[in-house]
Amino acid sequence: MPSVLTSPPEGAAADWTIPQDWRAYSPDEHAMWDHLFARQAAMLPGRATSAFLQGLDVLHMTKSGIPDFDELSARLYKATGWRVVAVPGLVPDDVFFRHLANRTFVAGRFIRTPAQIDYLEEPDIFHDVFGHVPLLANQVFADYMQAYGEGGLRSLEFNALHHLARLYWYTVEFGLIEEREGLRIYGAGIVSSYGESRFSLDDRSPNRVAFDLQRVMRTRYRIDDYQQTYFVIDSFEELLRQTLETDFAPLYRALSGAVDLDADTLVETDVVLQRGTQAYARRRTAQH
Ligand code: HBI
Ligand code: FE
Repeated sequence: MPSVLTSPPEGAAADWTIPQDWRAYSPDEHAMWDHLFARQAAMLPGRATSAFLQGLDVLHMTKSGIPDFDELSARLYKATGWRVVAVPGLVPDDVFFRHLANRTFVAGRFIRTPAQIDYLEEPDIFHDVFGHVPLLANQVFADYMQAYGEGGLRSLEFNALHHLARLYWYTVEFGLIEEREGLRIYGAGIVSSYGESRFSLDDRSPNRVAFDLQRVMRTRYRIDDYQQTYFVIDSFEELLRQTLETDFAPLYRALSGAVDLDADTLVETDVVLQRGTQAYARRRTAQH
């Protein structure tokens, strides 16, 4: 398991940020970025939300090599007032939330090795920057991320982080969106994954269920494999509106009395867009 330190490591600032040191990337590291980028870029038109593809464009992320955070931040700041900064790895929850609340996205500076190409435990620069940053160029999504950071800080006072973390997981990391042209991906964990960007949309195994805030916060998730249920939003506007207008305190009280749902469970009140076969998950369990 990746370990989380409790105070900033040597060389990091009090807010846990470190210099990206862009000049230190090797040609092999830039080539790894280009390889991952090309593989995803070829697949995402018609799969990723148009807002994601527009973000790649607006931020000039289509140019080759690992992005320089200063240059990326200058473009992003102009679009939505967000910046990207480097951190040594996972940071404590309160540090993470404070950065989001201040419209700063923290990103790992390291890139995966060839052996880790399709699976790694700690988010690397490809997941963090390719996966998360394009949507931060979208005004509404950018506001949602800030609202999430502010909500995250409040959740700590209610001891409800594990509930709110599920909202992040099932939206920011693994969310799907219903657009006029069809179902699309917006979650960073999906858009940065070669396998899951097909699986989440095409496979008959997972459930696809209309997003419901309280329902999502009751639902456990898998960190070690493809999701068993994806939640589908109608629009970023609606997601932002619900997050801003909901009083989370009574919700947390209700949740602390309710039982959690397993990642594959469907309940009567669900608006089920697709009932999954769970064949993939069963096959994987059999292999363990
Ligand atoms: N740290 N670097 C980093 N990246 C994250 O995504 C992250 C983190 N620390 C905590 C954290 N995420 C969680 O609080 C969220 O997943 C809710
Ligand atoms: Fe992520």
